[in-house]
Amino acid sequence: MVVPTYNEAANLAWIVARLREAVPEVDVLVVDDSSPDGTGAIADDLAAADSRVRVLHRQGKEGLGAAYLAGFQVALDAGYDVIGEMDADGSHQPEQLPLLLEALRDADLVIGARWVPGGTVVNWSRFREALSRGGNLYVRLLLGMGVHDATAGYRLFRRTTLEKIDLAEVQSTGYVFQTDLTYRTVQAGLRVREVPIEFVERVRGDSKMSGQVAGESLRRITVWGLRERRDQLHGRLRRRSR
Ligand SMILES: Nc1nc2c(ncn2[C@@H]2O[C@H](COP(=O)(O)OP(=O)(O)OP(=O)(O)O)[C@@H](O)[C@H]2O)c(=O)[nH]1
Ligand SMILES: [Mg+2]
Repeated sequence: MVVPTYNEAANLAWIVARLREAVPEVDVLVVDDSSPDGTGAIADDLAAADSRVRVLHRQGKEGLGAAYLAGFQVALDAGYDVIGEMDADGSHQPEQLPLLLEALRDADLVIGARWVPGGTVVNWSRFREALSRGGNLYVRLLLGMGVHDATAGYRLFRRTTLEKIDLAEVQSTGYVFQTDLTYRTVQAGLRVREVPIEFVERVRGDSKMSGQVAGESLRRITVWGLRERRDQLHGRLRRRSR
């Protein structure tokens, strides 16, 4: 499991302990962007105490997507067959990881989803829920994917999936990275499965969601959507002229 961190000093030890307890055979890679609050040093202590925990220190805050790309590369180089994503703030419960692992038996990407039957969120405001549901509806309509929680960040990829979707091409740096990888996986003809999870809003620490991150999402998804419509139209015109 790749766990990106930026200022998660209050959460990291707690979440890694829960993960190691819930699924002991899982190895953990913390990807820290030189958090000013000392999260990197906490990660080093965890790694020193447990050989299944490793840390990737990065120079500065470059965004969630950039952290994941760096983490995936380390995991691919190390030869892992299954590579996962999980937030460090407790929103993704390690105790639910077995559900995702089970679903990966007949999938290439498994998403722990909020907006499918059985999925729930704990402690979210109506506004936050509307934003996430609305964002996912926009993604579904524009990109024409059957995925209900394409923006979610609790996931498992098969190694082969990451190898097929050309990570070198990915430019998304913020949270839109999640949608980007979902879209690439669908376009590659691979199987995506969503399993309902209980998503718990963070109790400690601050959110890193920002206007800039949201803006990148809206921009990129709109561009992909317009491209999708254009290709559809071209396909139709070609068929008609035959
Ligand atoms: N390495 C790294 N990690 C990041 C960066 N931005 C966010 N993260 C981590 O990504 C995960 C998700 O970020 P959050 O701040 O929880 O975002 P969120 O879930 O949308 O916001 P909340 O609802 O407040 O939790 C957390 O583990 C963060 O520490 C970044 O630029 N670099
Ligand atoms: Mg969070």
